[in-house]
Amino acid sequence: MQRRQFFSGAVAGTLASAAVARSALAALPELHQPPVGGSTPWRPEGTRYTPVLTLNGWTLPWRLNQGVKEFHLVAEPVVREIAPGMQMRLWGYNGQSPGPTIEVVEGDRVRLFVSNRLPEPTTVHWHGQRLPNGMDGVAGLTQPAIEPGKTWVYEFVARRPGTFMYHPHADEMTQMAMGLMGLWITHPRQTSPLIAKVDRDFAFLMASYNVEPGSATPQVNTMLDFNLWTWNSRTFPGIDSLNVRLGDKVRIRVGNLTMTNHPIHLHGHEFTVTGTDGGPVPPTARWPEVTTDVGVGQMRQIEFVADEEGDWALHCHKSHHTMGPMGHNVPTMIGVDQSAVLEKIQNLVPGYMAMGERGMAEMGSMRMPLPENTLPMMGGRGPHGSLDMGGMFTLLKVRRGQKPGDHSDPGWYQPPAGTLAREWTGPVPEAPQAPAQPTSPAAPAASHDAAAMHSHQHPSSSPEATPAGALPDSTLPSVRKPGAGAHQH
Ligand SMILES: [Cu+2]
Repeated sequence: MQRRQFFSGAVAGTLASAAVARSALAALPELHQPPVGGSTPWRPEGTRYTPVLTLNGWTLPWRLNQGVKEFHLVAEPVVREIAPGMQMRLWGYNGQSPGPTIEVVEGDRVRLFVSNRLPEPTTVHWHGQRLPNGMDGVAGLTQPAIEPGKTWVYEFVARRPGTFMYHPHADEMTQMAMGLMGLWITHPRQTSPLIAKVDRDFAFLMASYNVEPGSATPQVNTMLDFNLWTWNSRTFPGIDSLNVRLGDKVRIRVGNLTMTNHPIHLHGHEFTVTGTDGGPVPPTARWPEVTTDVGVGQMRQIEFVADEEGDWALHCHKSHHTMGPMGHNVPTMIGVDQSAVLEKIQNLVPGYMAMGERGMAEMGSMRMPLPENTLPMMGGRGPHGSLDMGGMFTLLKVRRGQKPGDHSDPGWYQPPAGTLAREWTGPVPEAPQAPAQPTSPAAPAASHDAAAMHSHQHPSSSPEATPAGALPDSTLPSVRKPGAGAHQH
């Protein structure tokens, strides 16, 4: 009853949807905004755990009120820089998408005030938590949705240590497509044989957006064909690197709120999956990996010792997910001679460039003019040139000289002499070729055009020169012997 009175006093019932007045929120915990100047872990006084570093994000400070940790989340429209050169209009919490990370200790009693400054009703679901059913945040099922302008409160004990997330459970498709989500970490109260002490603890949430080139608001009705693949609503080269000291025990917590799975791959080290949103994985059920798949709605917690110096790639292994915005219906032009049409098109469209004859990497090096507020497909630069990636890609930087607790970027790795791949200018040993495969007598009709094109492009390689059964032209091993199909039909 007391709490009820507290609320009716704290939040007037007739606030405009645009803004919840500050004076009306006087009894609520202070409204925290993202800190200026990058990501640093938040370590409240007396903490014994290693605080989490949320990549390109922050941890929400709490206020202690008679033993209860009180948080204030505000769901609202935000502008998020996805990477330098692109801003997006998203929905987030407390000024950012994703919202701030909630970081508590097992057994903590938490009280979460949620103010809705969105134009539509919302709720917050505390994904993975043990809590009273009525605190679960499913609109229509466990509570009415929080109307615009209203503040609601959730209260429960963080019973299980682990890696969790929070997200709306009202108009889910729209609100998550707009970036409304956040991380929740519950540290163990006591040392546990299942939960290692680590030197570095990183966390990020994966989200995907479909944004038309030149626009800033995601298409919320897209079901599968997204074009921006983000970690904490950032894409490479805009994602923080994970900067650690040689020998550090490292934990990375990954959550997936996209509509597809993401095989997360780390270079140079093996890791084990030590926990999911269901809790710690028993040691007997752990095995070494260099890639682990994070399914939709799942969280994975991976751990390893960073014992190899260098700049190691950490990325989703779906290669389309390490790309910036691209048209997915672009035909493959590898091996196609576009010179004949190029001149004609250039007469109509000055500056038109024929692309893709030699692959797509030239997209990364050419720096074509782009629509405003659009990222290149591959935007990165490394110490050795263009890094043909965007999207879900960043670096684990392992350095001998990195100070304990220092998360600053040490710059590019300087490899010791003799440890760098290099051009070979000496004599080259013969490269064995794949053994010849017998050619199928009934080739599929699809090879017709390819065979014809092949003979036109290389008129010097006459069909008769290739004896039956011998390896065809090694550049096009799958093309049927020219002559057999192209000229008979
Ligand atoms: Cu992926």
